[in-house]
Amino acid sequence: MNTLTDRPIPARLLARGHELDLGAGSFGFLSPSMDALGDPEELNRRLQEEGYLYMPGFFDEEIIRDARRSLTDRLSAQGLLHPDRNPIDGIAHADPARRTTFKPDLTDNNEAIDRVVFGPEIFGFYENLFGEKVRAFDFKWLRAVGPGMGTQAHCDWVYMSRGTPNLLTCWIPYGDVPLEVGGLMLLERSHLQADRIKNYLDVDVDAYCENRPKDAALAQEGKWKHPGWLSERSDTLPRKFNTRWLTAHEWRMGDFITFNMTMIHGSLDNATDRIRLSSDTRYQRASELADERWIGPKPIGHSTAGKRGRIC
Ligand SMILES: O=C(O)CCC(=O)C(=O)O
Ligand SMILES: [Fe+2]
Repeated sequence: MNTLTDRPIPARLLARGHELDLGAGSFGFLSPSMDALGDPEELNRRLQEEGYLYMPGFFDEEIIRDARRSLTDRLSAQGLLHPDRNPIDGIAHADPARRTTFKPDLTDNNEAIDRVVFGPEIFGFYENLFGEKVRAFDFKWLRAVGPGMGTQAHCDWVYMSRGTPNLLTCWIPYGDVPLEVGGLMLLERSHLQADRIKNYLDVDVDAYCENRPKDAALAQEGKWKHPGWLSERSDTLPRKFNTRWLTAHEWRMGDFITFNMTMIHGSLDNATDRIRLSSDTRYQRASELADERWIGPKPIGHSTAGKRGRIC
């Protein structure tokens, strides 16, 4: 029996503080693809059509639990968890000054995380899907999303467009994430509406306009920044794109979802005191060009070294 689908949906779900329309035309649930695991042709067909593959129960829960423990131990050591609670529960410290969102440092020299995101299971999955040898970006985006926080709507392409467009994001939760803890959501089939957001998809968040003196000056001081969001108002997007936000009834340890670079996505807000832990990592054919910002032992990322001037 699938008890997850029987769970009532909370009366209100927020994204960046704005209430989502939970009507059937604006909100719904992802379709799983575990049934097609051994059928790369079918997986590729679904990926093209739907823009994602949702794989609940793919990983052995134990390796995810070990990775979770590594994260909560480190959060605890940094004083970011509630001091009176068991660290594994990941309850946030009550002090708002200790609220977390993006915590890639938690993955530094972290074997338990590497076991998951660079392990044989996920590499096997992508090699099967791509039909050849695969590489991952070395950089790992780790989210420890605290109470009240959530991620704005965006496409990943604007952060990682200096290599192949045949690049896939893999989002993995390290802990069960019911709707009120604020997991990932995708704007259904938005990858098929990419031409509507062409100007946005042309953005490279690390490329400044060198012909605009103000931008060039900021870049020189290492202060040029582009957040890369498509919108701060996820609540408005179903109507604009005439489609629905899709999420899981409950993300579970062992699940992952993979999706393409032009899929619009974001997260629900975390309405609890539990930190939402997840990673997003990237996979591509080893034979194709990789974005130089995210590979190597110390990826340059969005630092000054990653900035480029361009004529706008
Ligand atoms: O986990 C989140 O809040 C955002 C994740 C994301 O943007 C991604 O997986 O690319
Ligand atoms: Fe993203």
